[in-house]
Amino acid sequence: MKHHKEDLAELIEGAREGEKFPLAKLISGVERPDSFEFRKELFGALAQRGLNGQNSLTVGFTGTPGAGKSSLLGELATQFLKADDGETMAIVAIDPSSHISGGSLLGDRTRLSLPAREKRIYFRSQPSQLELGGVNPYTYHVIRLLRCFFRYVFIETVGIGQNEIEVSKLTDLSFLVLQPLGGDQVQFMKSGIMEVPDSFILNKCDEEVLANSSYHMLITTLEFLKDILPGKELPPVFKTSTKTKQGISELFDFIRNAKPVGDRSKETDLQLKKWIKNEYGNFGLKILENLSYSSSSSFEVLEGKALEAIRRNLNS
Ligand SMILES: Nc1nc2c(ncn2[C@@H]2O[C@H](COP(=O)(O)OP(=O)(O)OP(=O)(O)O)[C@@H](O)[C@H]2O)c(=O)[nH]1
Ligand SMILES: [Mg+2]
Repeated sequence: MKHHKEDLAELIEGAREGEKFPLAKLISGVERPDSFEFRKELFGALAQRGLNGQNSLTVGFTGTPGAGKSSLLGELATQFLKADDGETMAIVAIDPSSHISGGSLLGDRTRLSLPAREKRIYFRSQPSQLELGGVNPYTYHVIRLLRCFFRYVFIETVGIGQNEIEVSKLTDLSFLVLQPLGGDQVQFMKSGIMEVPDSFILNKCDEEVLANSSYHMLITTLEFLKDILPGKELPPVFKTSTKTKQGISELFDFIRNAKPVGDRSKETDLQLKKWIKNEYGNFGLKILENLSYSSSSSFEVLEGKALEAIRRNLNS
C-alpha cells in the first residue's frame, strides 16, 4: 500500500480528531503482512507529531467464552461516557477462532448503541487467525497505533493459560474474567499457570450461591499460589455483575487509577524477537543476538536492521 506523505498526514490528522474512517484506514495499513514500509512512515510521522502513546493505558480482558467480557466492556464504556472527562477509549476485540461462541463486538455494539458520531469511543475487531494466544501477528501494531490516539486501549480476547500470558505482554493491566461454576478455577489450576494475572474479575455475581462458592475457591487457589510463589502479592479480585451493576464502578475506578508503564522498550524487544522467531525461526534469533541494538529505538528501526542482517547472512 503506497501512500503519499500528504495522504498520510491527512489520515493522521483525521484520526487525531476522532474521525473513524481515517483511523480505520491506518489500522488496515498495519494489519498486513507486508506493512513494513508503511509502518516505518506512519510511526515516524506520529513520533514527529509527539504522538508516542506513552500516556496511554492498555488494559486486557481475557477469559473463557461467555464469561461476560464484552458485557463488562460495555458497562465500562457506559461509565466512561458518563464520567465525560475529555478522555478517549478504544476497544479491540479479538474474535474467538472457535465457532462455538458467537458473542463478539457486534453484540456489544448493539448493547451499547453509541451514536454514530460519538468520538470518545472507538471499536475494532480483529480475527484471531488461530495463532496460539489469540493475539494475531498484527495485534501489536494495532495496539501501538491506537495508543497514539486514545487514553485507554482495551483488548478483549478469549482464552486462559497461554492466551492470557500472550495478551498480558501487551498490557499495562490485565484481568482474567471468570464466571461462577464454569470449572474455570479447576481449569486454571490444571493449566498450571504460575504467572498469576494482575487482577481477577468474577462476573455474574448475581448468581449468588454459585458466585460465592466460586469466589471462595478462587481465593483459596490464589492463597495457595501465594504461598508457593514467595513475594507474590494476592491480586485484587473484583466481584461484578453486568445485570445488577455490582462492582462496576469499583472496577472503573481501579482502571482509572492505574498508571501506564511508560517505557516500552522491553515490549519492543519482546515483540521483535517474537516476530523474528515466527518469520525466520532460530536462525533469525541467532542473527539478532549478534546484532547490537538499542531497544529504545522504534520497532521499525530495529526491524529494518534485523532484516538487513538476515539478508546479508542469507547472501553470504
Ligand atoms: N447473569 C448474568 N449474565 C451475564 C452477565 N454478564 C454477561 N452475561 C451474559 O453472558 C452471556 C455472554 O456475555 P458476553 O459479554 O458476550 O461474554 P464474552 O465473555 O464477551 O463472550 P465471548 O466473546 O463469546 O467469549 C450473555 O448472554 C450475557 O448476557 C452477568 O453479570 N450476569
Ligand atoms: Mg465477547
